[in-house]
Amino acid sequence: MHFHILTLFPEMVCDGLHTSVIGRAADQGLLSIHAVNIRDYTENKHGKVDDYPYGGGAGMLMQAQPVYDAYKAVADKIDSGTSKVRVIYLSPQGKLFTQQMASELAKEENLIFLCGHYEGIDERVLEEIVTDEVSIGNYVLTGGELAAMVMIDAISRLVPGVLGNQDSGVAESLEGSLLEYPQYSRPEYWHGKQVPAVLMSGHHANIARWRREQSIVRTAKKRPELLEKAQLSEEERALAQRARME
Ligand code: 6GU
Repeated sequence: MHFHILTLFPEMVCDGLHTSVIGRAADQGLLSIHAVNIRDYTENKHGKVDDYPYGGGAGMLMQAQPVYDAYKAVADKIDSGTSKVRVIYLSPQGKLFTQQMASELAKEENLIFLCGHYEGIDERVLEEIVTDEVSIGNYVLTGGELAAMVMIDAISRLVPGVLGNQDSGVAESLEGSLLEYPQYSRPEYWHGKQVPAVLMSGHHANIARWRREQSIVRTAKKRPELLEKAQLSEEERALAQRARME
């Protein structure tokens, strides 16, 4: 998987993503992260990339020319065969990002992320290059970079090998699945609290049953809407029901 990020703040994206799990995956060649500075493509001799909006209004807009030329430089380098490379524009007006969307995007060989700043980007270049407009939640950020980083993190952990030997990223979507059960590590006693005895028993079937019950109870209490699509036995449904009443 090759991520290409068109941005005015390439260090923010590069530094942020070359850390921890994603950074290790990049070092191992499982994925690559290329941040392209849109400013490097401006034809303005002072390096300007923004201007006032026609018709007036607050703030400045990113101009079409540098955005388009940065995109073109990246797109021309990608050999995408017959299919066109997807260009994701991060915007609060976009479709809400989900685990389902992450799984679909994880199948692509290359992805281009376009990060806007100021009050936005000239509409004409968006019309020409953007294939997907995506939002990461119902709040407003100052720019698309953090949103692109969130998406790249969620997509990268689904790339084979990135999570190491663990199960493959888990769950097609959070819908229809359960939340994680609580976990404990050494010491057995901490701040007067003891690790649940079943986990110290070495009885694998009991441990598995306890964990499943914990997952069901937690989901019922914290995210009851997820249970609608979950596969539960009659007994488990009753357990969930009781947990919601508590
Ligand atoms: Cl993708 N971009 C910006 N600028 N703000 C957002 C967002 C994206 N998603 C939620 N808020």
